[in-house]
Amino acid sequence: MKQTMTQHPIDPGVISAHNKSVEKEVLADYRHLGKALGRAKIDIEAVTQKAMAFSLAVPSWGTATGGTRFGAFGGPGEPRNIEEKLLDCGAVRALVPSADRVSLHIPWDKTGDPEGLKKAAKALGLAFDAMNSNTFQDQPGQPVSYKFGSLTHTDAAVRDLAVAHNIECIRTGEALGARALTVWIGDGANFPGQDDFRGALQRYMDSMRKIYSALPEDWNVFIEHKMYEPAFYSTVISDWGTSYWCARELGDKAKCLVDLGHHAPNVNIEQVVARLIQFGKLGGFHSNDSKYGDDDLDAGSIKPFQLFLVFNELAAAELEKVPGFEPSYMLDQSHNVTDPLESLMVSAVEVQRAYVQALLVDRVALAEYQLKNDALSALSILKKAFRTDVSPILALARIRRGGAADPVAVFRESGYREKAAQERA
Ligand code: RM4
Ligand code: MN
Ligand code: MN
Repeated sequence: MKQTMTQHPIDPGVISAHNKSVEKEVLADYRHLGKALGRAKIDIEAVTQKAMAFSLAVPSWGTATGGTRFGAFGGPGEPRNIEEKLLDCGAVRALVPSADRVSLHIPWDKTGDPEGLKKAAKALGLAFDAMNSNTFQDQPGQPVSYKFGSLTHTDAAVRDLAVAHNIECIRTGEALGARALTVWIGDGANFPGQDDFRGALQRYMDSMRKIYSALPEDWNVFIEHKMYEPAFYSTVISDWGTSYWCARELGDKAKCLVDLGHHAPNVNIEQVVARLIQFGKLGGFHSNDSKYGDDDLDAGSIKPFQLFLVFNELAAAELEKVPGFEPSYMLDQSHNVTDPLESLMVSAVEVQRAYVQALLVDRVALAEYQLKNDALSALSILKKAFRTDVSPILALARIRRGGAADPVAVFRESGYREKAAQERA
């Protein structure tokens, strides 16, 4: 890959022409919102600055149609390799500048030229967030199988292979300038009796200790729990409690990653998040939304209030400057009926929306109502922030960073998808 100069997957001229055509309305709405917030003693400019500083990572694997176990209905111009996935992330970033990082999945994104990939990312205005390892699938020619587990397998040879793969992910990430490894394993059981619960967790810890000791000084490892799937009876890292215990046992560099779709139905995820903040172990997020299980739908599409409540905890921690609080915001989605890039853009905006809404919460009043046990008024404080339409702030934050007032509209206007379809035929 030879691209060192700035690269524009989306014609900046198309973006600025669009922005110009809607500038008047955006500014009028922004001024109107500014007045309303001003009455509540909120400085809209300060909020806009925070919105502009918000950064989130797009999953490389989200640039293509995901599919279900019944099949995949791919769309035109889907990326065929990591170079094309990166370019797609660059298109998302050009329109939604807060999506300025990419999370890679190895070996799906395996590269023989990390230096070139790093340069290409830089030219697109992208940096790398956490690396994801994959020991939930067998790769061609693999000497032993992950069918019955990886890091927790009963056979040491399989565990060694999985450990070595994770260490390889760290090394690749180092070359790319990443600073974290996310470990999600598919290990678990389909039937009662299949697994020795305690034995499996013990083996997990033995394997993770080896991975942990291979981490560079300034790296973190994120442990991602998931209640079920592909194991349908039990998983080894099933919940945040297990994740927390493992992270605590491993050491300071180990933290917990919360994928919003990885809990039992109706679990109070915002409370889980608050616990992890309190325990100094919140590493990051995989945002997505779901109705039933790990549906991987676009963020904020089913339960926007839940997303807001999660960010309510995060914004509070940020404001209080909780020591060590520096979570990685990432998306983890699977798109089946939408254009993957459009879905990524929409989700990036929705996550940022929840963040900005959470910044509007009147925390002084909230604390007072909590003290007085005035439940109704406490809820009303949250509802007031949640009901505020912060779209003008988000639009202006994008425009100021060179993005689009309406990212999906400009994406469609730009012809990026049609061009990709031709070039990637
Ligand atoms: C899993 C989990 C992981 C992701 C894989 C593709 O369900 O969410 O984060 O790497 O899917
Ligand atoms: Mn995930
Ligand atoms: Mn998942």
